[in-house]
Amino acid sequence: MPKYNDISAFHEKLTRSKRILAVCGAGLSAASGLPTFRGAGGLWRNHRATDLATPTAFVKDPGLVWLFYAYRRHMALNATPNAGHFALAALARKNGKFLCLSQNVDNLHPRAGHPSEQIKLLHGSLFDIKCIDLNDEDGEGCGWIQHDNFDDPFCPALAAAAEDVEPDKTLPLLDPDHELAKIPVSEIPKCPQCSNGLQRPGVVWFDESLDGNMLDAIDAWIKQDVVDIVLVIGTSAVVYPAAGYAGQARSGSTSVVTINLEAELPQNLAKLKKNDFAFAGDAAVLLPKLLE
Ligand code: BV8
Repeated sequence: MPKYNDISAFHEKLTRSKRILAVCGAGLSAASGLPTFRGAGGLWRNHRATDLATPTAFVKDPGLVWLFYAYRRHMALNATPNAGHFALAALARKNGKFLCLSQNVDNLHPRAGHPSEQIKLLHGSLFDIKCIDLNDEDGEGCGWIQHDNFDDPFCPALAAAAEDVEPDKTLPLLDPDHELAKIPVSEIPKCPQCSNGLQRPGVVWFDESLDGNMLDAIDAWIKQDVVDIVLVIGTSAVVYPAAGYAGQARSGSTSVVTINLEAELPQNLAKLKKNDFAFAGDAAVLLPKLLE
């Protein structure tokens, strides 16, 4: 059995492979300067990012959740795709049987030229805006959605999220000791279609369902034929359904290939199966080498 981190053995597998699935997470965008969720970057003003990514948090304080998302929109707009994004886009152009699933909402895959029919943005996009009805307990709005909204700041009330700051200073927005003025709901833009709901980030929050048609299309792709390689890139693999796809796609001949800073820690190596690979390091450095 080749060593789990033998790049030439992986290249040999890659040349013999047709159907490739990738599952990407925040670690892929780390090299582009965007914070991950569960590492050091996981805190925003002492709020856990995952606590703000819920409908409950939004209904409780739409202004606070919008500040968090407006800040991430600003960061993502000022970031650029890294060599990892470009390597995945190049693989898609070379191999029509490669499907990329990404949990990232930063729009860096499309900006790297990844063919749109070969990527599924599982958790939506920071740059989609949709309607939410605060009075409707499941928060479903009227169905209005706007794609490719790159307004920065998103609205005047969120100007604090669009400020740039000298490198050695902390943005007041990020300083937990800096009291944030509460943003009144009246200053959050209303839905232009129903004029009743509010505009919200078009991302999938916890306890919200992912797009059903997208999930069906992914299941159908996996069921279509054997998957030769599953690339699991820069993800802590704790969020479902994203975390379930590697197992769902695995068959006897499949190689699951983990690309993660922590991929070669003993507790992770212990999970490897016969044909698997594990490469510890920065996805932006490893992916061009692995996929060349
Ligand atoms: C749903 C919003 C139906 C957008 C996010 C089955 C079992 C258990 C629980 C569930 C289950 N099915 C459903 C659930 C509930 C829940 C869930 O999974 N809970 C878990 C956490 C317990 N799932 C849901 O609610 C999903 N909805 O299934 O609907 C339903 C509904 C109700 C109840 C049941 C079912 C909705 C999930 C979507 C949630 N929204 N974000 C946003 O704000 O971005 S998830 C959030 O976490 C982000 O999207 C993020 O992408 C995602 C995963 O995080 P990662 O990307 O993995 O990032 P993380 O920081 O964790 O890890 C980074 C990794 O990179 C680390 O491993 C690090 O080592 C590595 N790394 C760092 N730097 C680098 C690197 N690697 C390489 N190079 C580097 N440079």
